[in-house]
Amino acid sequence: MKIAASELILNPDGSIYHLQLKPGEIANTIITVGDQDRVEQVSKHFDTIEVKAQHREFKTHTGTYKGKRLTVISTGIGPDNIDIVFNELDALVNIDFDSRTIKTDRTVLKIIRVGTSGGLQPEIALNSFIASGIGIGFDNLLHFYGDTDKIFKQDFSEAFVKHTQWNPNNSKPYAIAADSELLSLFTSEIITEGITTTNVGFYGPQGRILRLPIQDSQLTEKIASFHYNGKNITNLEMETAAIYGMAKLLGHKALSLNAILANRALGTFSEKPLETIEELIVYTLETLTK
Ligand code: R1P
Repeated sequence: MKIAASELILNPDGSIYHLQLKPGEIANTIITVGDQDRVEQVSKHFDTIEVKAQHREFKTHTGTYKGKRLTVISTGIGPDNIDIVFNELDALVNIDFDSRTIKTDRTVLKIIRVGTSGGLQPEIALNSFIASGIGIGFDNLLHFYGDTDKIFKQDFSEAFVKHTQWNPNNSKPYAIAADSELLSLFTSEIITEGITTTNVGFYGPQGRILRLPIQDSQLTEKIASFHYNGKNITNLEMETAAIYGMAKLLGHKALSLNAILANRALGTFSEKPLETIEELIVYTLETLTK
């Protein structure tokens, strides 16, 4: 069936609406970053850069690292941007733009988030790295899609809702696992496996109080004290669960890597955020090419 011009929006040059990329301009292995300035921090390591594109917060470089074709793209902040980036990346490989039909041969993308995050327990060191084994979304993006029962870890969500006495007026938390192959490829002495919440804002939704009172001042402590199968929730950020959900629904493989820049229990923040992210970038590039 032909996808209408209002649904798959293409620019006059044939590129997709927000990302402004054409088919063939992305690699099958993609690094996502939140900050558009982090795109150069990744691509400065590339041997060559064949594609550079930017529209709004979505900046893309495609090139090679040690001969392997890679794309790095910025998503900006939050799950709503993940909806755009993942649907458009998928369309670039799995929809024929000329006929506006879904291709019969599907391409599976490998997608690695290299992002920043806050640790929850005092023992989670600043400048350490966590690979999210599970992402828990407090946003409602995934609830708008079908077939989510197949990917949600319902037992986890139920236990989490009970433990936190989750306010039923808030979106129901959903839990989704990382791609297991990527998780085992990336976990090592320097990257430990953790569980990550994807909060729907940076201040109130992550329990930060500047001038506004918040709905539940105990929520961050309740998240930190939750255990599931002997594992606790280690860190907070703003994209992981949405990435895992969109990737699984679209048939791609995803893993979220977190550089811990803040410790919420201790009230501390990294004194070398750029160096820490740089270390995670180099580790990611090396792991993808080893
Ligand atoms: C908030 O400052 C942003 O930082 C974290 C959060 O997920 C959110 O996007 O990740 P990035 O550094 O990758 O953007």
